Amino acid sequence: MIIRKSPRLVAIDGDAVVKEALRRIELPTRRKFLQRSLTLGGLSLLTGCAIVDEDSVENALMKVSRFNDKVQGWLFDPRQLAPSYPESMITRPFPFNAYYREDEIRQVDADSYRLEVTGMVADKHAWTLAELQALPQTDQVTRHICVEGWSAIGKWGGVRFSDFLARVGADTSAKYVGFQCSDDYYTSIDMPTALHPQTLLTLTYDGAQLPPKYGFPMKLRMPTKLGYKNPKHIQAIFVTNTYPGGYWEDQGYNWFGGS
Ligand SMILES: Nc1nc2c(c(=O)[nH]1)N[C@H]1C(S)=C(S)[C@@H](COP(=O)(O)O)O[C@H]1N2
Ligand SMILES: [Mo]
Repeated sequence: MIIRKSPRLVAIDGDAVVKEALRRIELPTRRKFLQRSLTLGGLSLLTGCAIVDEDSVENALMKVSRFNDKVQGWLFDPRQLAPSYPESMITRPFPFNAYYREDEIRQVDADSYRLEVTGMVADKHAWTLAELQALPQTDQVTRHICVEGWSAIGKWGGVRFSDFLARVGADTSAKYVGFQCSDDYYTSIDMPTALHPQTLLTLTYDGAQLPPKYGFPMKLRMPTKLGYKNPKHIQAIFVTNTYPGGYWEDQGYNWFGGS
């Protein structure tokens, strides 16, 4: 279940609150289930809290969404691979998307760039681009799915993230890996997804250095997760047991964000 909150939402009242709550629930099959249970009373029962105003609707939906994170975590199969595609199926041009427009893309300087790695890791040294490029690389052609209603097939290359985590001596019993980006974007993922064989710390797109619009110098690419979970322009990576949230997640997008 994906619960979305429009960032442009303005104040709403009365019955509109329930309507709005329903509108924020995307997947049709889940919607059916929720239409049966999602009355104010139903939500109260589901979450064990009194629902009296639009803030508590929001809180209740968040609780349902966090519960859904747990279920997605239980259902996630670390060996199940997302589909990959022949290069002939790559979408050209591949779409750009960010919380800002294409003319505001962040320019990151390659020479002064350092990837910070902190939290529950043994080796906290900051990585240059050359050091990252010197690690064993792999590539894959997979489908990127954005909740805004588009999907596209692309080819990304880079370092298997599980190799990188092993290399920095990450404590893989930690719950989360968080990402801070060079724009104001941030997100975080569950450890099983971080260790999934198709989760790549990518440095290239379609065989060439990752261009700024696709997240230079680096995008974490996970074909098992929706677009907003795939951070571009990664500046810092941290391993933690403290829930880090995310840019869209903190505004109501489902945190697990499986695709
Ligand atoms: N740093 C950063 N990463 C980001 C975003 C962003 O705004 N900033 N947007 C996310 C969303 S919603 C999508 S769909 C994809 C878009 O990636 P693309 O431009 O390569 O298609 O990047 C994700 N990662
Ligand atoms: Mo997206």
